[in-house]
Amino acid sequence: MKKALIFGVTGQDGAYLSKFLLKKGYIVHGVKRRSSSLNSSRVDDIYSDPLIKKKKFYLHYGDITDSISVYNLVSTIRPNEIYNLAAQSHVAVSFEIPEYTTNADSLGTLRILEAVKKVNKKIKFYQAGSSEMFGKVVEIPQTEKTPFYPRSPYGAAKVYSHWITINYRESYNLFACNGILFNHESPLRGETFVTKKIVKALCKIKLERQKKLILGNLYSKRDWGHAEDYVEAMWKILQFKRPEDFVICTGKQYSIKDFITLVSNDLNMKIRWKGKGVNEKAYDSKGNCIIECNKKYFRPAEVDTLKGDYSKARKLLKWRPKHNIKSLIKDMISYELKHIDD
Ligand code: NAP
Ligand code: F7E
Repeated sequence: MKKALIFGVTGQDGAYLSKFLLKKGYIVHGVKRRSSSLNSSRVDDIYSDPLIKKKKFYLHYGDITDSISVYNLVSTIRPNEIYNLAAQSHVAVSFEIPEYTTNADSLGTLRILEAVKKVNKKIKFYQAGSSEMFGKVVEIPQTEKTPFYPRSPYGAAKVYSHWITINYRESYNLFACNGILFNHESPLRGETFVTKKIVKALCKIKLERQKKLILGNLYSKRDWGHAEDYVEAMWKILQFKRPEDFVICTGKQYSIKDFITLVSNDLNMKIRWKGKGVNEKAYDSKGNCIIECNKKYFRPAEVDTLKGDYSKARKLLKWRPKHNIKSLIKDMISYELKHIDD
């Protein structure tokens, strides 16, 4: 049985990847941070499943800003594969806490790579890279060869992790790979990311449990996929015959406003837009203002457009997304309506 160690197991991708690997027959060890309130809700169902409890899923305390805990975990668990999904992953927040973001999102990766180098160079390593590294894009669509131009402390920190992963691969012959993943969403997406914020609010507005949604920039464009598809790509990257880096995306892009339209259509809500810039507002069929913009949700520097090209993953990994934007939105809405009282 293969053993996987997942840093960031309590996050969106950590939960999907744990389930995926358990289905593949892996023993999964996950690292969670100590927190004063419970932070394992996304994996509680796995943890309490009687079948899985039979020594297949373990949770350990640890923190990627703490070299001692990182080294101890790698040396005691001695996994076959490590997935580094741990990060301060919110781009807007990275402007507020840039030093912590850099410590976790850059040095965190270095700490794990050093532990792998010392404990066993045969451990395969996956680094959760991001399309945010492309930032102010220099070409469209973005591929593995597109130069980076990060636009946030988060993006810059991920660029360091990308290159240090390649450096350890080339210097010490590690099986260390970067996935350059474009935005991926799901019912388990964190509530402050724009897709989850929109789906949750529009479901509540539809059921008259909320009056208004406040957003930032409606005109940035993203290439949105489903987390379920993207964790499969992470695993495939580590099963490939050589350690390489891969772009994972859908190749389609939509603006935030397009996303709102698709969600409201699915919920059978008619909305009308009026105004411009930060004064742009959306009204329901009764004339109530249900969406407005506020400067506080705009970023000091924005990534205006992202659209990837996954030809390399399609050709070498035989990976392609199974979901499209409509099935992603359906999945998110259906979860939200079921959990409206949570
Ligand atoms: P997420 O939901 O924010 O999860 C991040 C995980 O990292 C959580 O388990 C979090 O723990 C953990 N974490 C944060 N700081 C940590 C620290 N100092 N030590 C240990 N663990 C720490 O993010 P996600 O959407 O699942 O994304 C997974 C990874 O992929 C992240 O590295 C993200 O930057 C990257 N990525 C995401 C996307 C996307 O669209 N989702 C795209 C490209 C790349 P808590 O639960 O305690 O906060
Ligand atoms: O913003 C705009 C915002 O926070 C998307 C992370 O997983 O994907 C994610 O980063 C867009 C931006 O995702 C609001 O300005 C408007 O243009 O959902 P987001 P992100 O910044 O693209 C990448 C690939 C990662 O790697 C990251 O870890 O939406 N936007 N109004 C808003 N964004 C938020 N959060 N909230 C708003 O109210």
